[in-house]
Amino acid sequence: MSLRRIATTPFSDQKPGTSGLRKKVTVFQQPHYVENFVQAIFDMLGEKRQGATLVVGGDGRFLNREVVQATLKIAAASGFARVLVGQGGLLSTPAASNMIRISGAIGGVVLSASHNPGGPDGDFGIKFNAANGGPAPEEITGAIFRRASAITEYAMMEVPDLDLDRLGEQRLGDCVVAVVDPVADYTTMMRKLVDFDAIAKLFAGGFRMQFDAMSAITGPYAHAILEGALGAAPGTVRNGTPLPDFGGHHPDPNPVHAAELMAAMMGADAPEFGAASDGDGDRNMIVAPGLFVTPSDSLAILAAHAHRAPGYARGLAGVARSMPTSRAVDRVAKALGIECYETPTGWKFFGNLLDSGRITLCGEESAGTGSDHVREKDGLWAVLLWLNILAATGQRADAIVRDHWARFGRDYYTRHDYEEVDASAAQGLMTALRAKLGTLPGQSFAGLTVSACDDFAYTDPVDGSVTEQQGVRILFAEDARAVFRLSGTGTVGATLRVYLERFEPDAARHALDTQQVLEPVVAAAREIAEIVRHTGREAPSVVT
Ligand code: VG1
Ligand code: CO
Repeated sequence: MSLRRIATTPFSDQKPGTSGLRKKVTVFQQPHYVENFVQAIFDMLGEKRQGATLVVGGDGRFLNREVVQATLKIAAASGFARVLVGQGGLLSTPAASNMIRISGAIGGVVLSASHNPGGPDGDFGIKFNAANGGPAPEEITGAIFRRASAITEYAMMEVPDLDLDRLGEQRLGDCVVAVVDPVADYTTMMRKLVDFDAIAKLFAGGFRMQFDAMSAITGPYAHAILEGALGAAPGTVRNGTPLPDFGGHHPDPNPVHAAELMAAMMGADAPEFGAASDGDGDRNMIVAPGLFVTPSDSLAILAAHAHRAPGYARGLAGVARSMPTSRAVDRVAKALGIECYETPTGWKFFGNLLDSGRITLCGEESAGTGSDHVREKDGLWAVLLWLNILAATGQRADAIVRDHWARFGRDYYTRHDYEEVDASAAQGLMTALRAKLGTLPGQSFAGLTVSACDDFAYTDPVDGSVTEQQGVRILFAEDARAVFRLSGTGTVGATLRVYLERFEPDAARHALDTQQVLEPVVAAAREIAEIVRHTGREAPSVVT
């Protein structure tokens, strides 16, 4: 077995975005592309990697196995003493986060493009998570990018591929590679957080649910936990086998891409509860019978009821939401007398708040909810916490949502995405919008009056770091808000995200159609940002 040094030249585009380096599969298939980036991650760690433990795993999408193999061989050549890899090269993102934390690893290489489509024409991604189990903060991703932009050589052990399907230890030179069960530790952790007995009793009493794993990574976890440990009826988990191309679907749990589940939940014989997760298992969608629960509402509801689960019985230290997430959770925090933090989009910004014990729960409008149990959002965990709440209250899921609105008011919410817009046109829109911010307050659009607006900047309360230009916020006097930002996870052109919301305190007006309620906010947003003029698009490509 020998170590081979391979000369290489840098690629100029290895800059991680909202959540790691995400590109088309074909980009990662270029010779040296994967190796350069992985070596850049390890170089960034410097001498600390000598003798350290590393976690490796991914969501099973096309190219997963090949990149796992390359990562193991580079890791062995880079001086790691031990590498934990999920069987089959699989690990959901929250399970990877947990494994990093409980194994004392220096970090992990997580392979995923999350909710983006997979397959040879789809997307792939590589992300580095730090020792706290969370996505590397900006200073680390910046250092990886700088290293990748100057790399001239990488080193690999020259060995045949490892057997990723056989549990147990294999040697790669001085490095021990342990192939581990990707589900077991995760299940153990869930047992500590939620009341498995109470949920099992619920299922034993005939409670029906549907969980759509979208042919992605949560299938094995959901089979083991929902149908196995909790005794849900066989068939509760649909699309439960991970496929390299997710069966040709978009593994994004929202009403558009989880259409079958939505149809089942809106039907006359709907089960009591519906849920779905995404490509890498960190997102969740919650559907009550006849009622889609927006992720922003779900976060607020979980915050209001979390104390019913054993892991949160002591109450919450504080909560946080990403800036574009609705203000529903702020109202719960106020009632609980705890702090609510507003962070830029992306889970990495919750890391310091969680590590310092300032918050217990956090979430994003993009179907992400999590707690201090790991440092990623966690799709199946959110589903289990919901089930715990249903078991503890004995209430129907839709009743819980309606009671919540009656108590706190309802934040009508929608997101309009304009995908694959010409990148410079999208930049032009944002630049023009920023330039006119000073003139907007006091002006009226579609019957709404701008009361304040800004370009969101965040000062991390723990380390004082400042992150600017995180999205334009327009507040209206009518208790409505529009937010504009460009996606940092897309791989083709640019995606403009427009987040729209309006608060309604009057319980008599809580059963209205969301798009109808938000029509004036949508119209004002279009006018203010001149969306049609800049993008040439008359309508968004996805409305969630
Ligand atoms: C999107 C979401 C963001 C989420 C990120 C990663 O980012 O808006 O809330 O944290 O995806 O989620 P963007 O920059 O495209 O808006 V996942 O499930 O990819 O790990
Ligand atoms: Co994801």
